[in-house]
Amino acid sequence: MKNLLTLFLVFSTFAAFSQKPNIIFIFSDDHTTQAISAYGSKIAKTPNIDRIANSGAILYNNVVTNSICGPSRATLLTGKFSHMNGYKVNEKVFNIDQAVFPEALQKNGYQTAWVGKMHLGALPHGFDFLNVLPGQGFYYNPDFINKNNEKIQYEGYVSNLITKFSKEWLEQRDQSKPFFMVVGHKATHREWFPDIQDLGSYDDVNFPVPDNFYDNYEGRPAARDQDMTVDKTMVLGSDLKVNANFNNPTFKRFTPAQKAAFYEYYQNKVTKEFEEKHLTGKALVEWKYQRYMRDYLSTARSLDRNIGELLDYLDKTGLSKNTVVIYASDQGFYLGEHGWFDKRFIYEESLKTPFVIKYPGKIKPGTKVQQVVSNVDWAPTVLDIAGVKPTEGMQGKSFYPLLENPKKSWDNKSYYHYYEYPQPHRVAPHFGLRTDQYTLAKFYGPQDSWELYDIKKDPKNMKNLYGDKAYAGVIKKLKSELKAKMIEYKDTEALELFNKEQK
Ligand code: SGN
Ligand code: CA
Repeated sequence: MKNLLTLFLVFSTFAAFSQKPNIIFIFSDDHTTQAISAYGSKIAKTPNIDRIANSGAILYNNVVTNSICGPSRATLLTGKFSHMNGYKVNEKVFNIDQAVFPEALQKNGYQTAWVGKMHLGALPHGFDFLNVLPGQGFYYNPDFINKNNEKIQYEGYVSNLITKFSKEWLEQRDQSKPFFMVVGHKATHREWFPDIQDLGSYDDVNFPVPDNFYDNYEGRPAARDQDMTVDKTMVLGSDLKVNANFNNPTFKRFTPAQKAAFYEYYQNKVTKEFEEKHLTGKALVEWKYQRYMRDYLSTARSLDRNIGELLDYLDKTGLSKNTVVIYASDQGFYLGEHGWFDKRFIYEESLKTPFVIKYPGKIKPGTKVQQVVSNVDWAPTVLDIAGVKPTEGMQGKSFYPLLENPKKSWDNKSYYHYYEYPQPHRVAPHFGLRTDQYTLAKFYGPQDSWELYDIKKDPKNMKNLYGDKAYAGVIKKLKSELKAKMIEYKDTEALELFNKEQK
């Protein structure tokens, strides 16, 4: 009897250890590193994202390959660049006939789910469970689409609903199998609607205007030509809710109580203050900037609380022990740097995206990774964690070895190609290379210009060094590395443009 018991104990211990880890990928929208306290933000408080970072690894140079929503998600699913997975600009329909990594997880015994924002215009294969927002989705009382393509509207705030549905799926899953789940958040996307309990939560803070808020874009014609400034592009009525149209489609969805709370805050407080001040010029722009920051960070606060709720659930149920939790955003965002909001440019704030990960017993708490990796590496990394080989044609590479050993040497070169032009925000298409020291970019189409930045000396990308003779050698080397990447990744369209110019 005693022997039998020992055998049972040995077997069950072995079973627990041989069980593959569960993986939760919390994937937000437009939430940038400057707004995360773990990344050193002095203005934002994100205690729950910090909880993930502190119990595992934080990546300081996780860049994206095309800084915009749908394309970033298509890259996550395929482990391929936009020109290979076909999803180069938003509002396209993702080609569901191509391989996506959750399918490989399913084949290896995983149950898979995606809850929340997806933004691919089609429901990809590879998921046992889907409950996703159509397109951008709504912040309040949003519709969700399930696997049968049925659209159902739910009452509540979007981040709270996403957490609720995620927990409900975890409750009813087959407990004999490991799981992979994407928790896709709409926050912190424009037009930055916080949960009611967070309205005004940063009202006592006076945010310092970034030192390049009044950028004159000298030497950077593409940066000059954009349409994404707080000054000119940000809309008082919709973005900042000054005399908001409470009859528009967004507010039409509100319950009377939600509407009353928004009206009380935005009309009776914010609009009243605005009208009393009679602002013009610099004072007006800076007031807009303060309002932008307050709404963005309050929305991030609602998001962070929901991340905390999910982490608490994992702790309470004991799932934490064998669950990898990743927090990432689809790209970074400008919080007034260069005078902007939005993303798209290869410049640091929108090129980088947050990525923190905890894996109890495997990734040491406090791990800091400086190497350059990108979102094309996410799929192979997740597969690696699950012990599954990368699928055919994947272009990224697992950076899991860096998470266990952040001193490991690395390639540190990431290829970038942005396409969407002119709407919205008029950012000229460009391709380029980001290394651990430089960013080299070529703008084309409506623009025709090269840019070079020494990001170690100039992390804000203010001084274009391309015309500087002292950098001729650096440029030559970077161009040949860029060309090598275009060949390796088969970006023939960019390569053609590049070759034509070099003749
Ligand atoms: C909407 C926003 C844009 C934003 C795109 C893409 N305008 O069009 O500001 O750049 O989405 O964002 S809004 O007035 O409708 O908010 S993305 O995150 O989906 O790529
Ligand atoms: Ca986005």
